[in-house]
Amino acid sequence: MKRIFGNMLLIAVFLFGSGYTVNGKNKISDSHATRQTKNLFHNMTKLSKQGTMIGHQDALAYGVGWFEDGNRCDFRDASGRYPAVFGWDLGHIELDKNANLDSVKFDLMRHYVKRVYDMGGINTFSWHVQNPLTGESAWDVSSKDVVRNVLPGGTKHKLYLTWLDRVASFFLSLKSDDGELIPIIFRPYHELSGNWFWWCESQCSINEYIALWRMTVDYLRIEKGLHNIIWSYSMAGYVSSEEFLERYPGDKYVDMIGFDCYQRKSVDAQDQFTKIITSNIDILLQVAGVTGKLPAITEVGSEGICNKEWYTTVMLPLVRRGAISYMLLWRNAYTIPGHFYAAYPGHQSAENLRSFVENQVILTVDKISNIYSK
Ligand code: BMA
Repeated sequence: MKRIFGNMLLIAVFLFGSGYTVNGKNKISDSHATRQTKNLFHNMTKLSKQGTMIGHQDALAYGVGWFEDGNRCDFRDASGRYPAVFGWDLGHIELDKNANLDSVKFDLMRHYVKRVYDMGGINTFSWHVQNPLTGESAWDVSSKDVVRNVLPGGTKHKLYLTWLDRVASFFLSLKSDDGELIPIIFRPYHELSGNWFWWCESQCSINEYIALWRMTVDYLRIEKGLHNIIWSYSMAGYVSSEEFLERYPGDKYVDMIGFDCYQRKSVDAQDQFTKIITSNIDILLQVAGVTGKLPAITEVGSEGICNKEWYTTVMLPLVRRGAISYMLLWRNAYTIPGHFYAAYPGHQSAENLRSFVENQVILTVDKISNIYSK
């Protein structure tokens, strides 16, 4: 009996204490996930074998030269099709503000999320959450004590739970016409392998990061009863699968894995970018093979799109190196000249975006159907 118990303990330590655990492959981590959330995850997994969905951040909220303008959408207006994935950011919801850090009103965001759901698309959320210790932005890396203080026992733990309460209320307010919770992808504490956010690896220990992640999942899942979330863990740069998995919070806490990668604006930027993103993709696919988690390129783009054939010549060959669920182009800012990643009508790359989405393996919302059904 003692020996059996001892062995069980060993197995438990191996499975739960080692960072990542072995779960049913491609099964959603939340066994209480809503029916539609389970369906969504299952369908996304299946779809990834047929093609890669294309996404755009804030696609319905604003674009180059406009803000809150009816049904406008740069991506659709340039390419003729809506993206399949729509990204939103929760930054400043923790402060109880009416609008996020990029001025998207949360009431409108709720409305956009429902519009996306009604057209059969997918919503994904990032969270540029303020630094809870200093009260500065997510980019404030002046202290390495932030994560420690957010964890149980820390000086900012209570405050942080009120921030999570606000995230929970928002997610619980995303409902369909039938009153069902709209399934979403949540991708907090992203680009953790960088050194520019308070949760990055330069700012906290491995255990602190994993504890922050698990605390967030457990709080929303168990305390707040949120079961409409697909959890997405996404890195910045990395050079090996060991590095990718170093801070991985465990199979019971993650459903999707990914990375953010951008092409910079220099002469040899395209070659550099292709080299780096190719390696990122190949390692990501290896990790997906081991963990059974669904891979995605969670943020990507070439700022200002200087190469007018960028979508078909650079991105197209890359996304089909394996079964990648989606790639999300970053936002088309309306107040920062040149800060845009999707073509808009009249831009030199608009025609190319159109050819890109005509490709069979690039999935736009009109090419996916019944994503929330069995
Ligand atoms: C960054 C930039 C910022 C923006 C932030 C959050 O990559 O686009 O302008 O505030 O994302 O959306």
